[in-house]
Amino acid sequence: MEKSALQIARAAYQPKLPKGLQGNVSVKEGVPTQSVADQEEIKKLFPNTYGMPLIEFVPGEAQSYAPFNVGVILSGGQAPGGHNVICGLFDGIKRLNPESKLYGFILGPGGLVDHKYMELTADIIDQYRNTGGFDMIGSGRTKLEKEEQFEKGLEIIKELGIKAIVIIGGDDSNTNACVLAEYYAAKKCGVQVIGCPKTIDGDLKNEQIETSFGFDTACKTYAEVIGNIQRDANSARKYWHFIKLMGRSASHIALECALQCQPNVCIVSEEVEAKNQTLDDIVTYIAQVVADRAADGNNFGTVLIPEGLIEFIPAMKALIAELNDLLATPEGAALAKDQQREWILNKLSAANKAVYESLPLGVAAQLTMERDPHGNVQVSLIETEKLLSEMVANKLAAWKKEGKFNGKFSALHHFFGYEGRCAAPSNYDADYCYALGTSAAMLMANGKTGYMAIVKNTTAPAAEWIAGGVPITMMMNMEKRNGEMKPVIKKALVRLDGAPFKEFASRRNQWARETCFVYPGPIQYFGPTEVCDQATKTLQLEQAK
Ligand code: FBP
Repeated sequence: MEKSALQIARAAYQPKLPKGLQGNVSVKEGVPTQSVADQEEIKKLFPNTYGMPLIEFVPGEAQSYAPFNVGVILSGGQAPGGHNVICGLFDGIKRLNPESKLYGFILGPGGLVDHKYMELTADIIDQYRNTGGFDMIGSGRTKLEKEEQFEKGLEIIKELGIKAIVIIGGDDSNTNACVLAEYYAAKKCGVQVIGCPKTIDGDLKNEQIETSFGFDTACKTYAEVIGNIQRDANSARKYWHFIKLMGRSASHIALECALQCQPNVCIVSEEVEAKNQTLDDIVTYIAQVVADRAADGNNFGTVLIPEGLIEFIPAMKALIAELNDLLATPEGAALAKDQQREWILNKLSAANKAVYESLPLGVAAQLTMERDPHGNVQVSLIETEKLLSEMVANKLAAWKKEGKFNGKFSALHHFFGYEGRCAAPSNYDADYCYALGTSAAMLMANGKTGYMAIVKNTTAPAAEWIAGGVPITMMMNMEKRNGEMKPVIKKALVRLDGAPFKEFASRRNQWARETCFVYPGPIQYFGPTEVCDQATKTLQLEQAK
């Protein structure tokens, strides 16, 4: 593999570790834990992995460990830093016993079920240190939830003499990791399962998990490009840029980019839902900002749109729910694409039909595209940025006739998602992920199962970070999924009473009218710590003392 000069220099970067993981490690256990809600039900479903204590790693005495084999799986969407989790894991188990082996299952959880794997040796690992992407072993979205899958997995686990599996994934994958841990514990198979918090969306976070890895790098990558666009907009002064940002559900990415770049508009889906706003309310708000700036002679600006928005607009949510039901019927599932629209219009309830008919044809068709394996609408494929700008253009045209708008409106569209998911990890993510991987190794070495590796206090210098583990059951509650109550890790949406949103809300009116753009520039890997090692604004605001 040929490498650029930066890649070569970056490969030599040694991630910083918290003090508790630097030398000999010992385990400090807290008191027994409870799930965040529905304690009785969760306890009944997880009799072997419920109530375990929180764990912290602290400097300790030298200990000897027998060699142990570990399997690792990357699950779901790519996130910068995944390779460093694997590198931390590899270095961690080799440090405890050089005879230990690491196996990577290929292309996600499906690799475990289909027995597709490779041994990860030092020369493979060394090629991927501090690199973005998941290409070392690939990722996939197969759901690991059926007993027959667990049993198929067990066959290869036994064959390879694997003592523990590490699943690197988001909330759903870690929920499944916990179910797998409980299954193997109940069957006394002697197989441990450990999770790691991944997703650029930033929605796997709570009292114990400060942030999911990849969020930092992805946001900084998008913020760089948004900043470049803003500088272009402010130079040419003739375009409004509508920028959709990834985040399947939560608006953390859009909010973080807004805090970094100070755009004219940033829509936050959670606020739209809380205020019961309609599509027209959102369009009117954006059109008003455009009109106000036009009155000052500024016919340009930026609008950030979270990709999950469509499902947070109550009327759209109701429409999508009915479409899901219709398309899941045998008749609906068998329809040819060109017959879909007419059939849907005949079946929809009056209220949803009106919403469906009001949408541009392209967007309406995008709402009926194939669902992902978890049954989710693939919001990354819906062009919300075009939908909004088209509707804003129509509104402004009407206002022009009424004499309420005298400016020009010319829109350009962007979608930033895939561009950031495999970026080379920032120092924050490189360090955080390496520490997560090392923690996972220590959890396994100490016989733990049903835990997620965690690292806290990450706005402090890395040596002061606190590494440990949290029982996955502690983060669970019962939620309705596909019509059934299921134990799941609570997804963290943007909190309207949280410090990041409050900061944004207190400044957005000024950003809307004036040109307050910030141009963050590219991620820096080498240089002063205040340039290279800062956590996201979200984390800094959340942890401000
Ligand atoms: P994960 O939750 O699995 O990390 O993935 C999140 C995400 O990056 C979303 O932001 C986006 O909507 C989705 O993946 C896109 O999925 P795909 O990679 O399957 O197109």
